[in-house]
Amino acid sequence: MDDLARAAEVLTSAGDVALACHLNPDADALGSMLGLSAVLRSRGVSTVCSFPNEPLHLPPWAALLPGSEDLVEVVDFPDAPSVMVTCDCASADRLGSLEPAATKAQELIWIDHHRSNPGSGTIPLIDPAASSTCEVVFRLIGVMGGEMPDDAALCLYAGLVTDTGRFQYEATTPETLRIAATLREHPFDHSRLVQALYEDNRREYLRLAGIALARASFVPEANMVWTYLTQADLAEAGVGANETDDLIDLIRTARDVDVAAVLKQQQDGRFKVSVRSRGASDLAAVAAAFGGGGHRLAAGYTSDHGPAGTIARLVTALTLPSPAA
Ligand SMILES: [Mn+2]
Repeated sequence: MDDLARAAEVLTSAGDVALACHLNPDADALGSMLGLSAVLRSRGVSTVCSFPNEPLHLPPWAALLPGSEDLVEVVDFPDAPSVMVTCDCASADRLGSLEPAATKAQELIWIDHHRSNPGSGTIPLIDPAASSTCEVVFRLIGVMGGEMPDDAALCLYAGLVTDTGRFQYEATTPETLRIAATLREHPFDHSRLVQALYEDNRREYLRLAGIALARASFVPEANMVWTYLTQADLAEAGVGANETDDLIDLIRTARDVDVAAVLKQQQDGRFKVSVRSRGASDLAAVAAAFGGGGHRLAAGYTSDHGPAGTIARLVTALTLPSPAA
């Protein structure tokens, strides 16, 4: 029996399932977790869903995902679940304070699509070719059989839309589009959802994005554009770090540049580095070399160096001669 069939069997025979997704969840993490939870609940399985931000903090769009109102704090998550599912976690540390529960779970179904994922859980469902964790969850639900509740369809669609950059990125296959079409057969307000996901910026954020854009620097030898924001920038603008997640999508629009990088200072002073490539660089490898992870064209890591030192190291990594073909 393959892992998909084993996971389906475990989930269909479970009475209780505990689901978790990664710290600072995006729409793929929350959507895959809440989508699977909605399916399980529709079959009489009791579920509990959480993520390791303490206290839970949800971006405004998350309110549109059914089930988000039932998310529980980490303290209310079972210590040693009989069946636990993790969603969109590239590694165990992405579970933060929920990692001990995963360690103690009897069955641990690990659903993810990050190439850097070492393969975790008693049942790993990890497909680096999948556009999103939601796409893997959709397949799992298909193997489980039965009806897809409308609530689940909305949640999965949210993850599909965002992790494909609105069906733009390389991993968007004909199969991804067929899944999206199947989900859209369900009666949910997709334009309201997508506006909440993409057209909901506060003016404070737009002003801060202006500062970041004005600071953008080009590094021709690395075919790169980059910018940064410090804690002082965020504080002065009155903007939370999580609110700046889409900044990279603005920077990466620079013409004739392969790599875009955005450096954001964390509260501990270190810089979180988000990198994107148009196709010429393998950023999963670059990020892994700096202790991070991600996909070939979209990855991230944390740097102990300031902006200049971080960029110098990144330029070196990007311009290293690749191994002889
Ligand atoms: Mn994802």
